[in-house]
Amino acid sequence: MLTLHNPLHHLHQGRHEMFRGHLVPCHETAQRLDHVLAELQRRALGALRTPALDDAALDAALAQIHSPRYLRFIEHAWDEWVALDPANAEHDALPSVWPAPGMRRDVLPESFAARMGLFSFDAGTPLTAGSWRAARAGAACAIEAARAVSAGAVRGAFALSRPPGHHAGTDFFGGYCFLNNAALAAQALRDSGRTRVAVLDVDYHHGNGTQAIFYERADVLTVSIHGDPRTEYPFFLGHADERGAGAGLGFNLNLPLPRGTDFARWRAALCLGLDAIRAFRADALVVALGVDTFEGDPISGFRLRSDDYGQVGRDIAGAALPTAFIFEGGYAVAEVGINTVNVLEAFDAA
Ligand code: Q9C
Ligand code: ZN
Repeated sequence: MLTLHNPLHHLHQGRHEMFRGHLVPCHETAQRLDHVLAELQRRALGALRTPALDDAALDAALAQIHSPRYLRFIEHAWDEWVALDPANAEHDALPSVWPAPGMRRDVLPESFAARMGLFSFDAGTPLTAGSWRAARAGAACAIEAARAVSAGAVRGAFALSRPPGHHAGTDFFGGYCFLNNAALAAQALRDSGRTRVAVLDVDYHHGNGTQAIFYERADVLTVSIHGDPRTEYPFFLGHADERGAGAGLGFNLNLPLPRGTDFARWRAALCLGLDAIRAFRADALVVALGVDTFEGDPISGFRLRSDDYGQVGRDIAGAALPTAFIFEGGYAVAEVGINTVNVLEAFDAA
């Protein structure tokens, strides 16, 4: 396993997210990633590399997935926030107003608060001084992981990056995500000559951003196993009847499961997802690897145990595809390293 990592992820340090009318400490911390890195090194799971992608190549890749006006906004948002009031530097920016259906999205507002809402879908994703640089560095990890497996240098590569990505869409942030790393990896695989790319999202939460980005495309199959959106975040997407649209009809598969789901039932869904990937005759795989399916996760509701993650890695290896793993959620800080590396180590050993 080749791991792509950039310590610049530390530049994204959210302080608070909105929860039940209060600002509470962020679940998505730099410490999470440090635990995964320590566990990777403890088990000596292959080489660690910092991406060498230059800024122009990265900008070109970002523009394939995200809209120009969204990228321009995120790049300059922190400076605008501090320009409103120098005291803003002491706390993060969060949106608090959004355009409802029927309201205008085509006119770019001058107001910073209005643009924060236009380009987001929740108040749980603080934008901080270093969010843009950290997210860019993370995106580069995902793209290089994809390129490495496509070139055949390694069978599996792991983008150990944060902030996570699978909730971010073409022109919105949310769910702790700004740039959609899994989508960037899938597109990088297409650009390197792979013709049918599958994205398997095993994070507890539905990968709404990734689904939306590829919803009308037949060259990228998106599969997500997640908490049922009737009760679980992100609530407004992720139902089983969402199957793709236009040319993409039949190329999206959602496998929602109820809160409390244990590993036996979760693994049955994984096998259905892998069957779909086989039927699609994918020639490359992106795994959006969130381990917030863990029984001890503080914000999620499935019941996977640490040992179960080895089986997840073996099942994924059974697809026998060049595989780019992209780090997503997982908030039980003490176990996030063990659970993540259990997947990767078992994949490598299979
Ligand atoms: N109090 C990812 O796992 N907030 N994002 C849930 C918890 C949003 C999760 C509310 C959870 C987003 C990448
Ligand atoms: Zn998640």
